[in-house]
Amino acid sequence: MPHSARRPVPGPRSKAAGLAAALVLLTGCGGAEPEAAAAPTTSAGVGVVTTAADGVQEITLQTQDDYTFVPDTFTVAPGTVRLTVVNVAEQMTHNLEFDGDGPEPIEEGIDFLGPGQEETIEFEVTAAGDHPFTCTFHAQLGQTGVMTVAG
Ligand SMILES: [Cu+2]
Repeated sequence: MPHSARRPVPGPRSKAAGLAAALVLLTGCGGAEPEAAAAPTTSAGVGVVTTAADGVQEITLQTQDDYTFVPDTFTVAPGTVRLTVVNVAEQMTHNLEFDGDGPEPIEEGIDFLGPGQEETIEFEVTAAGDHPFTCTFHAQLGQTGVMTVAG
């Protein structure tokens, strides 16, 4: 039985379609909960490390109208990492910066991610260990995470 999760990584277009579908589902629930208080709803593929056609490992994180990265922890293998952050928020702007406390520096980051935007960065990791990262806008509200490079 074919398993959709093993299909090639969807491009930006289908990713957007997936998000739209997720939003439709959300609205369809008809709950009275304020959006900011709702539990984060992740799109398909978010948080799953996959290997792209070019051999690079890929991971997508999601941010929304709260102060969390979803997921806030993930593990990659040494090598090139292509990290995408999708901000499905309707109002909130986020960013992502590695704190520099990891076993090696990661200069790449995402400076500004407005509502509905997504951005992809690519960087190399070689040493095992934990790399804390932060949304600098909301660090004091606890919007942090950790990328682990497996040994
Ligand atoms: Cu933020």
